Amino acid sequence: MAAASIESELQSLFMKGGLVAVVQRAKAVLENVESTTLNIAVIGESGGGKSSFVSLLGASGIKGHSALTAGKEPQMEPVQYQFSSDDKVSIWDVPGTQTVKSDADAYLNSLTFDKYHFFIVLGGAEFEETAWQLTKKIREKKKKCYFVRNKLDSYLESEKQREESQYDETKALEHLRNTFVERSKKEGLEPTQIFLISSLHRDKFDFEELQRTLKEELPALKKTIRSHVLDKQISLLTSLIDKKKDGLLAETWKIAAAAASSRVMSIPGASFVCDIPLLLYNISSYRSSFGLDPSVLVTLASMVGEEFEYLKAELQSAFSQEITVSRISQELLQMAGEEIVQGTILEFVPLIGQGISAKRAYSTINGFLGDTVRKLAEDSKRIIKKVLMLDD
Ligand SMILES: Nc1nc2c(ncn2[C@@H]2O[C@H](COP(=O)(O)OP(=O)(O)O)[C@@H](O)[C@H]2O)c(=O)[nH]1
Ligand SMILES: [Mg+2]
Repeated sequence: MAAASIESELQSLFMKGGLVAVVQRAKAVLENVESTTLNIAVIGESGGGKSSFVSLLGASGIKGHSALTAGKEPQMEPVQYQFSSDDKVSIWDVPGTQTVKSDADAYLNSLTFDKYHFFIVLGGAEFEETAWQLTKKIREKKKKCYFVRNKLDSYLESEKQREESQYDETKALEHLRNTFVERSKKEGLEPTQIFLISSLHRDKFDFEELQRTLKEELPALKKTIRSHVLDKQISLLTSLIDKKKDGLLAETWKIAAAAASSRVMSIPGASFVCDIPLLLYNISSYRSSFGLDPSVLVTLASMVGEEFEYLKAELQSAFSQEITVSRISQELLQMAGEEIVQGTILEFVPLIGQGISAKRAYSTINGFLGDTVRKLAEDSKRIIKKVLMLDD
């Protein structure tokens, strides 16, 4: 679903069912992650050996189709294979590109990048530079990948011809590996894993180690997916709260003006009077808007099998738990005190008498309401995180 439509769907869910409804939705999304397929893309330049590699993996672990696309370029669409040790893992033979040398970004953008959770960047000798560029770009995009240098057989063959009687396979391999480790350090790509393979030889070089490593890392990769989904859900709900907050902040001045002008109660110690019941009414409504009413918190806690107490530490606003006239007076007094300290003498002088009191009342109340809205919004965000992060 497009980002905009998810946001509007969430907005209306929030309007109808409040915080409970949107948190419930986020929890359902997280529960679905368990059944999400992990998508691994094999990418690189055409001819590097992607299809051969996928086929080699297939022979030892992929069910379904065989990799019929080896040697057949241009391949137009990604082809999906299943990893036999885990049917929730797919390996994708992704079409290669001829142009990636000039633009690794364009190639990655042409893929549905977000769909893939993990990348195997593959290149033979002639495409090695491309593989490095892609590895860099993927790491910049904060995804994990392996760097796989394919066609080791032909590399060693050419070394053999070059070095003739001096040739030593072990040394040649060690040299190549060191070169790659150095390169990866220089590019700041550590800890990217580097594997040297030949798609023609399953039992040679690093192919078996690659397979083993991949299997071992699958659980961690799945965990990463879950934490990405969690981050995404938290950020969706956080921005929902921020929108609510902005809407309320844009209106505080009206309430401040009304409260300052009706002047029904004086606050002991403050030099102004204001309509505290009006403030009490509005703060209660702010608290409800942010889903912080006790009944809502009880429901949210019970969604994760906990009591209300479990969420209490997240409530840091003065009004999350108690909205009373005396509490409001206290907070206002504190605000007014700060205002006087911060206010300049120049501002004071022309506003003698009534003027001082009215202006100060308005700006103090407005500042106070803004502060209250911001703090309640933060409490709401902390509650959301606490409830969603429970089993993380
Ligand atoms: N010598 C050698 N040739 C390979 C190796 N892997 C693939 N090839 C060959 O390279 C060509 C391109 O391979 P292919 O798998 O189609 O690459 P793709 O375009 O990346 O999918 C084919 O002719 C393969 O037989 C390898 O490890 N060694
Ligand atoms: Mg191919």
